[in-house]
Amino acid sequence: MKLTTNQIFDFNKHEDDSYESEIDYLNNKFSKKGISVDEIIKKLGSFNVAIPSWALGAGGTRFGRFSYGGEPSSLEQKLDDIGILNSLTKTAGAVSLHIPWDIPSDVNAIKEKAESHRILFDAMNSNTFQDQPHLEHTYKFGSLNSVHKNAREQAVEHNKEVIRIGKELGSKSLTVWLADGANFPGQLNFQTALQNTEDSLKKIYSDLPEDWRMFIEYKPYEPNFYSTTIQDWGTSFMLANACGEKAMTLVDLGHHLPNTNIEQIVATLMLKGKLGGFHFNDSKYGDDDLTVGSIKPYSLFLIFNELVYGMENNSQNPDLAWMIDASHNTKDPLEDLIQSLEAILIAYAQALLVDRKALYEAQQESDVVKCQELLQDAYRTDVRSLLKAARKETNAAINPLEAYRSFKVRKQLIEERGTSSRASGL
Ligand code: PSV
Ligand code: MN
Ligand code: MN
Repeated sequence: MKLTTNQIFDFNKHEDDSYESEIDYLNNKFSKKGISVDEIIKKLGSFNVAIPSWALGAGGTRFGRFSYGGEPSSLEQKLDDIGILNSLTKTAGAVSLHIPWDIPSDVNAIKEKAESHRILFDAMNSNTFQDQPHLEHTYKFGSLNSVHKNAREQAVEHNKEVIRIGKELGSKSLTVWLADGANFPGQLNFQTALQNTEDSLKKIYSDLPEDWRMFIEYKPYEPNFYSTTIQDWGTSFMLANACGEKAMTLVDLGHHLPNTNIEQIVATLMLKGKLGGFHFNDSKYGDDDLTVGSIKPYSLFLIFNELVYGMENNSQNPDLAWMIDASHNTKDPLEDLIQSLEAILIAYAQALLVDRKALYEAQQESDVVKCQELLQDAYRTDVRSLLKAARKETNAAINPLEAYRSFKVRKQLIEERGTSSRASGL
């Protein structure tokens, strides 16, 4: 199924437009501080976040999985789902594929399908954390870090293959996330594992086209519970530096130990021009992959505050590859993604409302109270009217979740695809 511009237009006609008076209020308040609400609306309208191909079906845990019905069972159908999201929000104009789950059987047909939905191919993800039936060597004890040369070479080759597929599709980046590590002390020689990882990454990097980037994702634990070879941003940063200019660190919000100051990591990496990609989600405990902004919205705002500062001041840092990396066991995945997109835009808009001039001055005077007040004044502003205005301007649905429900999208998908369809993935 596909939503048309006319359908969205008709839906918007019946929407309450009282949000316009809220915008007048914000205009009044913020123009005095030299902050243009119109500029913010434009920025929101052009913000795009990639949707990972594995977030469109119901996620599961090792204890069970509950389908929502109508799940996509092919890459084409995944693109159709992102097309729906993009028509509703105009913020989801890219997909991030995972190989081998998403190997296209017909590259041209896939490209046409993506084009018909105006979807671009964002970062390609490799997978050396699962064994595949046709593979000769197991990844049970590691891939790029493995003590077995054959496993390392196989993993390097796989990443090169992912680059080849990505080139055909028009992607411009590769994300490497490794599960490599150890479950018990003594299992791995840390130094050898790190050196093997660096050497393997360099081999992959040597195949990277000139206009590509390689993102190195870190994570402290899981699936290995004693050590992970690329455990933190420092290790990723070091490996990216060892590879070269096109290699960068990727921050996934769920990949930190409790209470880590993620906004400071963002600032540090942007200062050094090494923040390449960003995976959004939220968590209460670990890599929970919950809906963005559902648990710690103030943290998300503080992170966006640094991202906005970096985007405005760090020309040494390239444009970021944004992606949602969440998964859902009990929600309709499309509704969940709409909620995540909303939370991302809210945090972005609030960060754009920070009075940076006043903050700078308060920082020079070490006026701690004022600094906090300035941040919280932006955070406590209800910016949902700005999102609505941005959506109206881009012909998205003013209220995407309501539109999704009123168009009965899930019901139609179930009618088309049945109740037990399922795609390859996590
Ligand atoms: C595993 O933690 C993970 O969520 C990583 O964040 C990757 O980005 C993703 O899976 C897909 O490989
Ligand atoms: Mn991730
Ligand atoms: Mn993760």
